[in-house]
Amino acid sequence: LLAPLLLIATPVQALATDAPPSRTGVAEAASPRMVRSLDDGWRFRFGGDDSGVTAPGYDDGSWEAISIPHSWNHFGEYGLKRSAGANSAQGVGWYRRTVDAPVATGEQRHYLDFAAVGTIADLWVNGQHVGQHKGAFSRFRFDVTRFWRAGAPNLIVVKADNSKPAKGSSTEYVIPLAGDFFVHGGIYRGVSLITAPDAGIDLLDHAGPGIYARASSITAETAHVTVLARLRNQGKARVAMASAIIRDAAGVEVARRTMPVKLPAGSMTTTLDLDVARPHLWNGTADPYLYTVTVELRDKVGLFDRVDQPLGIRSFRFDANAGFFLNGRRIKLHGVSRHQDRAGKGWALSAQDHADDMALIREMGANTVRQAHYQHADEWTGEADRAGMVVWAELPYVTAPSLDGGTGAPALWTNAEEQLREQIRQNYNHPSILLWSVGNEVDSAKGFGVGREPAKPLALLQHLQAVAKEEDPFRPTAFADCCEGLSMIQTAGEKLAGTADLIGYNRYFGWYYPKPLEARQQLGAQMDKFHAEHPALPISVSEYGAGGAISQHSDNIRTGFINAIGRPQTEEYLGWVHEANWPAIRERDYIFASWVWNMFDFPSNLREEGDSVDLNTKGLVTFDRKVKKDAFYYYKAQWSGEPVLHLTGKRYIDRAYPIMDVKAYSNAERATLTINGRVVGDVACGGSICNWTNVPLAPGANDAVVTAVAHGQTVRDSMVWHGPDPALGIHIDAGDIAGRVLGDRRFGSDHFVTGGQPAVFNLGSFGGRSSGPKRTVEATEPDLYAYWREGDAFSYAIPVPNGKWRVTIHSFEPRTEGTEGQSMAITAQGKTAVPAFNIARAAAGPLKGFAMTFPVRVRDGLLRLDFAGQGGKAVVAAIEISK
Ligand code: GCB
Repeated sequence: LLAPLLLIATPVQALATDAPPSRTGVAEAASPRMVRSLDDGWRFRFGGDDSGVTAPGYDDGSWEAISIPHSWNHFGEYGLKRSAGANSAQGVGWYRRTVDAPVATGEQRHYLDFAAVGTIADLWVNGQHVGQHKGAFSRFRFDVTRFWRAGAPNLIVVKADNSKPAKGSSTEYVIPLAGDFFVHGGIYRGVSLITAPDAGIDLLDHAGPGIYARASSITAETAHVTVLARLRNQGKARVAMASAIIRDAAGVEVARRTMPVKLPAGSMTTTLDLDVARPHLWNGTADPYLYTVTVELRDKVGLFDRVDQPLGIRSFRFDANAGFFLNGRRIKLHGVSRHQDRAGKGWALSAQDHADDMALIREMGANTVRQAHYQHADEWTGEADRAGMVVWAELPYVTAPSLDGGTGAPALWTNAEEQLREQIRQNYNHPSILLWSVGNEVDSAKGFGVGREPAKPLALLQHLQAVAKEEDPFRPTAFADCCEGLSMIQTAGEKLAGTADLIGYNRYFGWYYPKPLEARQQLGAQMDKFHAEHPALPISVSEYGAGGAISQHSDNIRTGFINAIGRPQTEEYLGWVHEANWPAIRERDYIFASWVWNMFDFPSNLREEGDSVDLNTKGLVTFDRKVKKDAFYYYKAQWSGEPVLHLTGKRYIDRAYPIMDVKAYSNAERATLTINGRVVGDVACGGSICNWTNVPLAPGANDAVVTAVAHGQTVRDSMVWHGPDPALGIHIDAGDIAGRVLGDRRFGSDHFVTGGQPAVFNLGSFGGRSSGPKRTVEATEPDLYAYWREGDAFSYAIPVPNGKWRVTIHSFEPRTEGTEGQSMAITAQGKTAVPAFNIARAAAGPLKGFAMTFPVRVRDGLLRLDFAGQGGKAVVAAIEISK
């Protein structure tokens, strides 16, 4: 049996990438399986005429030469517009390659193994259709033996189809139907050819490893491990000895159990029980200790099959009041969600990309990761095993179907069920996974929905709950809720809480909901309410966060309009949202876990916001992984235990105002700031935040240095801010939370103001739908009027050097009717500067920008401007002050 297999001289790798090399010192037979990577040597074409492409004689010489992992989609890069080289095309991509097969002898079978293809994959071998797989995230294998030609070239053709799900499209019944992320097309994870004996551990068990191990009855003395092996024999009946072997992290065998098994033709299962003495526990980030479990099959001739898998010995539970326990010890789980894409690569990631992502998550001190919103690569979950992260794994049942009566058609249920079975079997042995999420935000009325009927997500959710229990009764299930108790979001109207064993609430206090500045109280109050209403249900915060583009900045996050789906998504506001939300989570013991949305910026073609079109900027780290946003350090200071001292505002260097609030994130008790060598102050750092308010900046370079002692170590951070020269003018973008640069004028975000409200017309667009009227103001610089401040009365007190200044006020009438009889008056330094006037009349009509200018003398370093509306509102779009 073994001899013919040795003829395959091509690169060979162990099937289970997680298995450490054996160091028993005993000569150990190599796995009789041959695994040959087929990642190189493909030809690819997107779209085009598909006639004849599966036939052996077809000439693909003009197709692009590519290697796997590959996706034709890439977009969302900073500054890259949809039209400028980005590719979010959805449709059919063709792949072709030839494999020279060795001359075969003996009874062996050939499998093609695909780690993932987006979204639907069809496979042809030597011109014959082998099969189809539906679902962009799970591994699949086909037994191609009957199509294979030993000792000859074999043609492999793959059709990958990531068409947009819609009524009548190929993906109509393949989850996810929609979501705030893009399903990339192509063979974006590895491909291999596996040659295995005709009897052995089942390769066709939903593409799972075929062996499934679980530790139970764990004490300090012993742990019981049960290994289920699924076997398949496609040859003659035979008898074999099956062994389960457990090796420790050093490769030393610590337990073995051997049993005879009968292998009649067909499939069967066998269970092997063994005990590990004095088990070394997999103990999260503190000590992520891994064993390896191996199943070997031998007959008279020798070893004929073997599979290695990771094994973590741990116990855990979730408690509705006390939270999460790992190995009997309570741990507050705090972490991040992660999508599987990266600038320039889309979903075609390397093992190194996965390792780099995990290194960033570890650096921040997270101890849990949510795999949003689908099955992630095996390499990634292996990283989580080794890092000790607790993983929330998730099925891409992301948005409720609003077709087929709202409950979803039978074909959709079949697909969701199969994707769930694949996910659980393929990942069963990863110790890091502690729960299976069976849905995300399926309780929204239509989600980003396909179809128009009201969604009825409950029945499918219940079905998936039952399937998850059937596959794995030992791990709890969960789902992420969008909408319970939120009156501003239309819900599907079915009560979903309690369908799964645990619940996560995706909650965007400070971002999508009204009264953003009350985020901390609102999140706390809502979670307390849910806890009281569902006293037996363990509760978590499965998402929270805000947009934060690194190109957009606030001088004061409290004064400008927060536009959750539009342009201003400032890095400073993102930091503040986390400062507001995290304490509400931290101080509640019953919240078993929380996941920041999101660790990394990620592309979504539903969006037009942030630094680039097509990017969701809620990441703590940018899409290219090059910039850790300030908020990253807030969590690092809270979670990591490393000494942290980080000056925020690293990317807002050219400041708009000659005065600023300086903030550092630190786990030191106090920190000292100096600017240009002068001590500004030594402050206490409460809640990891150190603040110095109203720090004057000199025109030009301001060398800021902050020092502290954290965890017994002296830490330091520094940077240079450029202060403006007030003599060249001060410019305020009233109502806007972000500043903007127009020509050589830098407008700061709205600041130095009390009273009134920020306002905007165009909220931006999401999923092709824009919210708010699409109105623009007629003016030479219309951008200046995109945001404004309005109110019965509001005042500015602007720090300005003493002297004579000219003040220009930009205003316009935002209301198109009923503004007759309304007026606005402006006072400067307590004296009338502009007597009451009708704005619309002064501007020669509504929605027309106009400016008025008046002189002022400043004697005490402050310019005071008061705006009063009479019979209507005062409106200010921008203020400019110049010598
Ligand atoms: C959510 C979704 C997630 C979105 C996120 C957002 O609740 O689960 O897929 O990306 O909100 O950024 O709005």
